[in-house]
Amino acid sequence: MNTQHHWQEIIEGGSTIIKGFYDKPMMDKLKARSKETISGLSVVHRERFKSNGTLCNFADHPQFADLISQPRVVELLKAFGGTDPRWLSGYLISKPSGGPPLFWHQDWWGWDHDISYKPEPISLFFMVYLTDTTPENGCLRAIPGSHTKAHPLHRLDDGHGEDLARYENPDDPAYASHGDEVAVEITSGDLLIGDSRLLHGAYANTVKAERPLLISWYIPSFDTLPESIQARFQSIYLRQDLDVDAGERAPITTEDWSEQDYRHVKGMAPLYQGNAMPTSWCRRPDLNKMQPWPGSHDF
Ligand SMILES: O=C(O)CCC(=O)C(=O)O
Repeated sequence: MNTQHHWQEIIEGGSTIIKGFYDKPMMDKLKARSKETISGLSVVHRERFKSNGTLCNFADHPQFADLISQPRVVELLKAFGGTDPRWLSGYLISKPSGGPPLFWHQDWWGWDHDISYKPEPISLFFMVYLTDTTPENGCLRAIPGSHTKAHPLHRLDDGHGEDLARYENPDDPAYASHGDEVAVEITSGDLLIGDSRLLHGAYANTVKAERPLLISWYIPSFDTLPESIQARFQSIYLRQDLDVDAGERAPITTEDWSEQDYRHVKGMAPLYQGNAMPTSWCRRPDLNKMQPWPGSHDF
């Protein structure tokens, strides 16, 4: 694997695909666990997260614990230059047959802090699609370059409101295709890594089968970050005031896990020792601080 090439792709375009990262036995295991998890979900859950498909936090589903600190993942983060890799959270996101598009959004919340406007990613998503994906079954779509450059889609409403997740207004532009989008097709076993700031969404699933995804967010260099960012990472890890958990009281966190499960998180939890206040929660970038979109005059 040419790690430097993958890192460059992340820096320049916002994402990269590492082909065949997971072998078939591992994929089969993950598929079986995901199928069982999905079969236990309520209709209420699927309605609440209709646009996403499902949003099953790993903290509630320790059956995915062994994905978190796999040595190959930690080594990769270090090879990318990570000085202190940590894991933030993970979800099973599964789009059922007939599931609508996922709204445009990015996964970053620290836009009030100047560090968000530097070229290097602060956190990365690791996506493991459990089937091959294409635009027909709801593959990812992304706007390459939007992790650092101001794009018109940044002007949409914050993509984490409940109405967007419920798909209440199918005509909302947050679900619409955009001329700059790129379909990110995956072969099962590939690892898709991206900068959390990248604008992305997913196509509708028009085929008969589910399209499951396991996603985790990692922080390559926790020790170098401003304390207020570290403090915010901790509060997300502990599921405090998290917008996607809205309405849940005292949710389970991985800190509540049994010793057997917690060994997969140990040393990787973004726990912060100091007294700084978490940086303010801000999902909307300041477009004037981003680089301009190539060829664009009207922002
Ligand atoms: O469902 C997908 O394909 C993408 C999920 C996603 O965009 C996210 O969780 O941020």
